[in-house]
Amino acid sequence: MQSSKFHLLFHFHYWLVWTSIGKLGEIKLAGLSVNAQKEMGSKSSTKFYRIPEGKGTYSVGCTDLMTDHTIQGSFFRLYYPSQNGTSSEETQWIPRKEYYGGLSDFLNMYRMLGETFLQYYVGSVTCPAKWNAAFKPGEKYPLIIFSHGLGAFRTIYSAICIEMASQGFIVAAVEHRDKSASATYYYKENSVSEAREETTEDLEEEWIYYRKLKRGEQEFPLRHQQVQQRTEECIKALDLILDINSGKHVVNVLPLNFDWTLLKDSIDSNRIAVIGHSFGAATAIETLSRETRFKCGIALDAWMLPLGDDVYSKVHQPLLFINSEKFQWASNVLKMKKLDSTDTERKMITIKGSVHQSFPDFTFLIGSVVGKIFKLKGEIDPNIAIDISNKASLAFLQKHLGLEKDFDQWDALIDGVGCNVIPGTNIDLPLTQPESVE
Ligand code: VQ7
Repeated sequence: MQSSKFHLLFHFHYWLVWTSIGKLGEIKLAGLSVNAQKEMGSKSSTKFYRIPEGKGTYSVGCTDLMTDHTIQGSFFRLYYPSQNGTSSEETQWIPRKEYYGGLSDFLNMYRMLGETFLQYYVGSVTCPAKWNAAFKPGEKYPLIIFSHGLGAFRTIYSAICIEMASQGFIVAAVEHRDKSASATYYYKENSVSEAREETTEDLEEEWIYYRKLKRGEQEFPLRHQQVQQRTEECIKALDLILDINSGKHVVNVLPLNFDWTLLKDSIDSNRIAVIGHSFGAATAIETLSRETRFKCGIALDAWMLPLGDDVYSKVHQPLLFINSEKFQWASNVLKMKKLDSTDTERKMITIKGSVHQSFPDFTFLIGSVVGKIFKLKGEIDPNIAIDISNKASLAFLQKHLGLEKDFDQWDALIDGVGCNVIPGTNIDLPLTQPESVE
């Protein structure tokens, strides 16, 4: 009964969205088939649509940090190994309604409709990390800075970030303020105040939304400028986390109860990596070129357009490209190949049956049929796809950060050996590289 009512409702919303949503690369329609984490009944089976839990041995906690309040400050979601029993609350996946509005604009949905629709379907989704659980001190953890894709924001790659934290990494998922996120915010001072106290009383939220390309506007100049800002934001997040590691006191603009002092001396400052998806992968590459404290990088289905010609000779750290089967094209892959080096490891693998949206969480929250039609889901089970990506990433991180873990059991994946993975690319590349690739 519950299930048939839900189906009727779903088909109604599905039709509404079908008529209103625009193009997002491979995302052409948000045919959502999830109402929070409600059960989706089918004739033969019952299924839950959930973001998968971490498979490692560490419990995972999650918190947000914004400091300082200005647009020049830093804003990220931190996933970390946590102490058991210090929080029972799961983390809200999309924490503010403004993100739904931003996503609606980004997806070319009529805002009121999109906001309501998204809030209804995913508003109560949580991700499997304990909100504000106490950090687990006593070890030196490697650090990952994670950069999101175009139209995304800090919270929607939680399956990847949680897996890494469950394996003993601290992960800071940065929220970029370059107008490439669907939505983000900072605080403005709303009155002339004297010496500022540690309070948001005099502060007013200022939301930044996705900036669309203007009609006839060239894409490269905007994206290139954005990738520079994104890189600065990744480096700023790193500086802040290393300050916290050194015992510096931080003032979180967000009213959260989290003891940041527990992170003192808990970060292995020689074991730092950068990972990103799509535009975030380009950000990871640019960041490697600018900052040698990052010892290696992982580019998930990289979108190479934002990168300037100068970057290719400036990346000296090991880099792993994990591509989806359906998103890539020759000129984009040729740009990845331009990073090939004899001095340092460059690896590329392709996950069979995967699509561009196999990396963000959204792929776990949508039914197979609608997901496949609109390429939010590939032919491959999304849990298998993310598993391959995570295991290959862990093996690569162990190798290049010099970790003493057992992630080398997945070394074959880095060479593209295993089920559902191929070495290199599935794209036919011209034998000779043209002078310039678009
Ligand atoms: O960095 C990128 N690029 C460059 N990130 C993308 C897509 C992308 N493009 C590739 C080049 S293109 O084909 O010319 C244009 C697209 O996707 C990242 C991303 C965006 C989102 F809006 C996401 C997401 F998970 C990932 O979130 C979505 C959320 C929903 C929700 F409303 F249900 F929450 C939906 Cl319906 C769709 C996406």
